[in-house]
Amino acid sequence: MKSLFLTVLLAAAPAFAQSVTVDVKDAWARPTVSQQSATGAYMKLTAASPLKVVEVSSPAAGIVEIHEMFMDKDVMKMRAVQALSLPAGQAVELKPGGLHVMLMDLKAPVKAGDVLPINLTLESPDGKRQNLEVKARAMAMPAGHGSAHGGQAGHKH
Ligand SMILES: [Cu+2]
Repeated sequence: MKSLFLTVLLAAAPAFAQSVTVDVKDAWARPTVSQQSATGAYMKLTAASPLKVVEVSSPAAGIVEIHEMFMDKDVMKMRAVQALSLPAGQAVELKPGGLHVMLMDLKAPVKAGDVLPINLTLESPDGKRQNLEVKARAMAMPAGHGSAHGGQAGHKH
């Protein structure tokens, strides 16, 4: 009854497949200006269960890191974060002036409207890893500075 055994195994398989349980919102990246070979990407991440972002990569850039900003003698600096914790059910916001995905050694200039794929490697407390692809759309300034609602604000008949 080998074939029956196989059927049962296949039917049971989906229960073991790990799905990515991270909600990604408002992923965007800053377009580059001439001669600039690095840019930042931002997003809101909410994990259903505790996870850590342990690796980031992108086909659009040679080096990708998660950075945090910190003050050093009144000067704002940034440094790489080894692992970014995503507590269960709590939104972690990557935004200008704070945590961000740093894309360096860009393969091409980033223009408004471009979509940058960013791969996040997530690790759960038991050491299991899974991948999550985020698509960050390049735009000059999203929500908060009026441009996201600019279409309405500037709407006149
Ligand atoms: Cu940075």
